[in-house]
Amino acid sequence: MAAEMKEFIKENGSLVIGQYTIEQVYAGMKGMVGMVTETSKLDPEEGIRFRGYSIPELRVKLPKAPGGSEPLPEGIFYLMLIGELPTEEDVVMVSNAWARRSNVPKHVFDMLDELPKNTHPMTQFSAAILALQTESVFAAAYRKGMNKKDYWDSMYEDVMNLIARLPRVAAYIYRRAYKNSVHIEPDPKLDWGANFAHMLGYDDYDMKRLMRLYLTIHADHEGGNVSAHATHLVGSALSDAYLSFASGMNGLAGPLHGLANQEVVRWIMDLRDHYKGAMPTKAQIKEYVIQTMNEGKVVPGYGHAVLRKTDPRFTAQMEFALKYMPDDENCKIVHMLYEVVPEYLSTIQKIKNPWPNVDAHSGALLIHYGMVEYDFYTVLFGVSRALGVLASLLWDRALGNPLERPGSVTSEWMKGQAEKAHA
Ligand code: CMX
Repeated sequence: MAAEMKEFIKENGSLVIGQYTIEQVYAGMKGMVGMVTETSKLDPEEGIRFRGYSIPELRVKLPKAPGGSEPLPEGIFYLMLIGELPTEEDVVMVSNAWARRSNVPKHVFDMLDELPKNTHPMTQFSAAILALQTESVFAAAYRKGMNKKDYWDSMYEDVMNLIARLPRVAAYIYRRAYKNSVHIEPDPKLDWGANFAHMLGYDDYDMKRLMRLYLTIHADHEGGNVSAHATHLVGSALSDAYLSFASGMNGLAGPLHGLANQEVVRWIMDLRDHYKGAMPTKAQIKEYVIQTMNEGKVVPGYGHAVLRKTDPRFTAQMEFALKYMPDDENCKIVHMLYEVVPEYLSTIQKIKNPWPNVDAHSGALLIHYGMVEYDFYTVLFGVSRALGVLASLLWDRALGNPLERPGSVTSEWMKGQAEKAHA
């Protein structure tokens, strides 16, 4: 594929594919095509497609655990990396490989134990990923001296090892912060998602089923979102998978990105407190949304930089809730919000997308199965996001992608451009 791409660029490299405006440069480069990401593509109206497959299609087509109803996350990783739907045997192979590679060195746990217990779980997660960097096969091979053609090989080792280790690290952070440091050993017979639920302390079937869905739908959202872009950008300096992925996680930890999943639950709890714990009416919800906006805050879980319709990841979770927990109060509030918030936000002209995103629903599902510690939720998102951004990083190395280095200008320069255009 590297040779094919080189040939394609040689033949078509000078074709112009777009133009952009001064406003786009100031507004976070939204809508500007600036990179190639093979694993998934986001359509503003339809939502995400992983190698061409939508979420509803993948919930049917990807292999499931025996007797299970939700896809195994191993399958979406295989699809994103290889570009083809996996067979049952393929996902078992990935599952076994991750189980074999999942050992976490002791110094990572020792380092975590030294941090204050109230350190935010995402800060602990990022620090643990950096502590794991001692294990980088790529960094060791580069130091010894490695031919460019071999980058892909050692990056493959790092990507597989890192994904294999993340559930253990994340579960350690959770049990240390919220379960008196009573840790649970992995069960190598379980698939990756079920083993994660097991190490977190949730052995019932329902939570394992949710975890498989959760880890599948959060895996990737094309290349321009903050976590994917940060991982790709840092990786372009030939930083190894550990260094690159930690950067992505620092971006995911921002409230406008992955941290929104904890903010949604915090906001719903505040809303419930505001109305003294009673189920709020639609009119009360609207009043609370207006109050949030008047305080100069965002309504978490709503809006998106690219999407212009309801996020299909929200819809998948809503379907899950209606099937498995139709009477859950928090889910009912999430569904009432869906009836109220878009109608109100669409009256505010500057808001480009009034519809819910993935984070609007995930917390309510987790609370239903007993995971109430919402500060931890973004770590779950991060474990899943590893699948997409690390599959992409592997492709970056396989294709020999270069250092990323966009130009930047001063406002003085911009003003000069405008003067020239108006002259
Ligand atoms: N509540 C209130 N105001 C909102 C809003 C919301 N949910 N969504 C957008 N706006 C505001 C923006 O803050 C911006 O206001 P200013 O011009 O005063 O700065 C204006 O509307 C225009 O924003 P936009 O072009 O519609 O949206 P952006 O592409 O700039 O931002 C996003 C997208 C997601 C950051 C924004 O919609 C938001 O802050 N949403 C709430 C946080 C959230 O749910 N984030 C999670 C996204 C999914 C994920 O990455 O996990």
